[in-house]
Amino acid sequence: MTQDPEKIRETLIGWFAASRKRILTAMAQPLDVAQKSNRNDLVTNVDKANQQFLIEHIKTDFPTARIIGEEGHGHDDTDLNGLVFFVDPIDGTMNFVKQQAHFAVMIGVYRDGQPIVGAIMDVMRNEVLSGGPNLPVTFAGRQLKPLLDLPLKDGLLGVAGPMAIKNRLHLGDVALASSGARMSGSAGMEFIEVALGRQVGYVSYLQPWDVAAGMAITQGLGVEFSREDGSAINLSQPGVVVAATPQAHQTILAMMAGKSEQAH
Ligand code: 2AM
Ligand code: CA
Ligand code: CA
Ligand code: CA
Repeated sequence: MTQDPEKIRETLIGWFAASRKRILTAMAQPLDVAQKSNRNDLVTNVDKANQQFLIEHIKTDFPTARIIGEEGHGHDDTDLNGLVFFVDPIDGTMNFVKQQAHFAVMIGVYRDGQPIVGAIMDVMRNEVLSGGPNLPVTFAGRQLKPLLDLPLKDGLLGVAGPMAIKNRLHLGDVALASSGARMSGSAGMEFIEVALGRQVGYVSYLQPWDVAAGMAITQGLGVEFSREDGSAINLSQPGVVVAATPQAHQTILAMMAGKSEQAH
């Protein structure tokens, strides 16, 4: 069981390649789609099968690790001691069902609550973003540079659709204060956009497996992460995630606290 972050990254990328082939094969057949908590919260046979596939690999290669996976695995784990794998087998299930594109596979690896490595695969484009605090960040094999510290007004902002439309925590106003709001329907795809400097940030209410990989990867590029009140993100619970360049992050927090700067 390797502890070397670079080796863990290579291992994740190897699993992703195999996982991608299985997903593409499964997509040639009709999907079995079921509702979870409501009509917008779906799970398919592919989400379940891919989680099982990744869990088997984790158990074989990292037998002492704990696994927190979206489709009902390790949800009662509240402490983050030791090696923990956060697994989102299909991120953007609604896109997967409706578009057969714009969805990701994500794994974030943490030790004692601290990031080691993360990997996000854009399945249909066959591109993987990966990295960690002590690793170069790469996208499709190319090393990424640290991000420019753009202010909110000079960049596109990824936002959770319902939160922004309902102006929860002033997120609609925050979106209007950016160069433009974007809503991709996949947290993983949003973190790829932020890592590539195509978006100044991303704000959403997220589960631990939605944010673990993106946070492990992009902090080293200069992306700041916090809850809406500026507190640190603890991966033992869901909550609002503000991920943005330092200048944009500061403006977003001020606006979410109601101290703003109205747009336009
Ligand atoms: P999922 O597809 O893995 O569930 C959609 O806006 C983004 O938010 C996706 O990354 C989606 O991940 C995530 N998400 C988390 N909780 C959600 C919920 N209750 N309903 C819809 N999307 C949710
Ligand atoms: Ca889901
Ligand atoms: Ca997700
Ligand atoms: Ca998912």
